Amino acid sequence: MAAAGRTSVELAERLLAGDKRALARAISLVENDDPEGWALVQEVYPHTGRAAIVGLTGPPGVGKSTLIGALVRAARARDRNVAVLSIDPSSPFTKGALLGDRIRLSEHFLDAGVFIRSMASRGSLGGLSEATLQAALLMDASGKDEVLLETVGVGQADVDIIDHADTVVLALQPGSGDSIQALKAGVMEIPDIIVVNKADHPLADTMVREIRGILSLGPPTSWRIPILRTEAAEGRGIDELGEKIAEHRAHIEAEGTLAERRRRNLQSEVMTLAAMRLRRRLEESTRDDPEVRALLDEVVVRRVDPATAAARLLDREA
Ligand SMILES: Nc1nc2c(ncn2[C@@H]2O[C@H](COP(=O)(O)OP(=O)(O)OP(=O)(O)O)[C@@H](O)[C@H]2O)c(=O)[nH]1
Ligand SMILES: [Mg+2]
Repeated sequence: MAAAGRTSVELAERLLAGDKRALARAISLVENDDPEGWALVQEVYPHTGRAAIVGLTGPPGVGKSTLIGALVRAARARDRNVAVLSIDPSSPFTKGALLGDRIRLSEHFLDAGVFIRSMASRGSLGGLSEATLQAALLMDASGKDEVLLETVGVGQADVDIIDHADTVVLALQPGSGDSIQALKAGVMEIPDIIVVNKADHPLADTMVREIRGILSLGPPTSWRIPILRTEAAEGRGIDELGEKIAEHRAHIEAEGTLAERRRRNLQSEVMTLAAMRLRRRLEESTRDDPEVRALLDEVVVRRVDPATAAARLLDREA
């Protein structure tokens, strides 16, 4: 126990000093649900909150990774330290899709100022989001100026790490009516910045018009959501995107909404973690319980309705 504690303190020190390997090790610990990982997050948490968290979301294949690769390069040109967390099983960064043809993955991997990690989806309910939140905190603690999150967002209802971004960029591509429909239906939460990538496509202008139309239906806000055109693979429009991200951040800092947003997000994180743990505890405590099995049998034969059964289960636990 004491030895484990010492390891964790030493790891925490190295992590806070910005050691890349310490960060990688720390993330593996939380990914593997190792108690040392939790202890580490506990230790370094007071040092978090400094990084600008930027979330990039959008349907599969729109060019999120390519956009992030270009943003990373732009950030490095300004001497900013960045971390990238990709939460997407379909395009692991290791496959090299991230940086397109023009930027070599190895260039960033060898760069001490860049940390790239992808996390694959896990089966267990909430297991992944729990781990990704911890990973983002660890990246923040390691002194990164920016943490970039990539997630496939098509409006799933599950807990999303994207909720923890200070600035959310939604990437879309021309000719995708589904995304427009999803945006219209409000399934996709309104982002802070919209990017129409692959803007060399003939339908790019139409797309921009449609998006503008949808946004005009929303309530007036102090931040006007910009719609940008990019060609990520060619590096076009990336400077403008970087500027808009910085502008948005300045805006929410000046308005006080950054603090508000973070407060709301952290509160929901605490509630989500608590709810997930309660569920796990409930499942564990009832798994091999004959009484519970009998109760469920009653539901199956339609003698007891599900709501009544749930209430009995909770009464029993209390
Ligand atoms: N024509 C064109 N292709 C692009 C552009 N940006 C990215 N691509 C290509 O689109 C493909 C998908 O790009 P990714 O960056 O992997 O897209 P993604 O959104 O990260 O994809 P997933 O992570 O799988 O959801 C790659 O082949 C890119 O080279 C662009 O501006 N124009
Ligand atoms: Mg990707």
